[in-house]
Amino acid sequence: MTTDPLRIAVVGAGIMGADHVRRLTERTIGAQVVAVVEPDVSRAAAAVAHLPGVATRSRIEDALELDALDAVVVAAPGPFHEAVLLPSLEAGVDILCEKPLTPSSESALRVLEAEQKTDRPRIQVGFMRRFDEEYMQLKELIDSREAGQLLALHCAHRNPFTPPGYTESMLITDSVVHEMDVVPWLVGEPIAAVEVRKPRRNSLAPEGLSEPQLVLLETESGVLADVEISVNIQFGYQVTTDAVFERGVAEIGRTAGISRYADGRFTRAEHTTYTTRFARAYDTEVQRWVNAVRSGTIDGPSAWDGYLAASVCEAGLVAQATGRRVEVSYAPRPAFYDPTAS
Ligand code: ISE
Repeated sequence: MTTDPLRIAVVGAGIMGADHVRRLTERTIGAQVVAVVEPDVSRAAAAVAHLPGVATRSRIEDALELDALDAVVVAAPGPFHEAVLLPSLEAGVDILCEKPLTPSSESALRVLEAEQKTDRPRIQVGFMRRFDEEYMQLKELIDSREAGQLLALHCAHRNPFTPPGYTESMLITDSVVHEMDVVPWLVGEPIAAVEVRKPRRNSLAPEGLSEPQLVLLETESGVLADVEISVNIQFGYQVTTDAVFERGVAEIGRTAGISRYADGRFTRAEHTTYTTRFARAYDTEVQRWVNAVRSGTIDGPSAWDGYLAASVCEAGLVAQATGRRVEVSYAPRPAFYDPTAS
């Protein structure tokens, strides 16, 4: 492992980008933010306000030209990812790309093709749930078969409200994309089919947004995961999973904070946003990625996993539009992404 800190450009200074800048500068060992790439000048300035010496640029190409970068953290919105990933791959830097890798399987395949021209997998996708302590415990329980075979999962994915511009397709591509990655990871096999049903509409959702929705993910051997996605549920941010086994059930995600007894009531605090709910998972993910890159590898979901999730999203969008059960199809996995390949 090199002893020099990893010199990183963070692309995007919105909620996630600014959060990663803070994480990398305050809590990550062996990392140094050298540039923030953000077309919105005031956002860029706010992200580097207390970081003297950190350059700001509006385009990735300008940051790559600094010739002082080892890695890039991509936290711009998904539709902009491909335009950042392709020149970064060409420049030979390592990349941690926030989910989704790209919004479509077609663009994900273009990214895979570009990555395969490099010497080794250079992209890790920011599916942070795989680094959450309880998700890791649940995976261990599933793999151990201690409770018998896993039969089904009940997943709830709840956001208090939607940001401006959030559309119905984003229920799939921006939100349920997390389950589209974490369910196959937990179960240990790909998703074979998707179905979407729409219950009574929440009248508190912005006009034109029909939610909540129920997304049914079916894995290859028939494990069913039902996902309730609610994005204007008002009370807070909550992600839970109940796993049904042959011998019992397991629950994760009841991560509430302080309990209080007051005024004849018992109350328990709940998160209001993903940056706190998954703060430790993000910290672990980023630290492990930095360590891995300094040793010349990645340590988490690859661009291939990003492509798989993009393919499931695509089937999910058809299921959402038609109400039909839609089978997912995948391209064959290139040997480059073989887990045993060095
Ligand atoms: C957001 O982009 C995230 O990634 C959150 O984890 C998810 O819960 C939310 O629905 C998305 O909009």
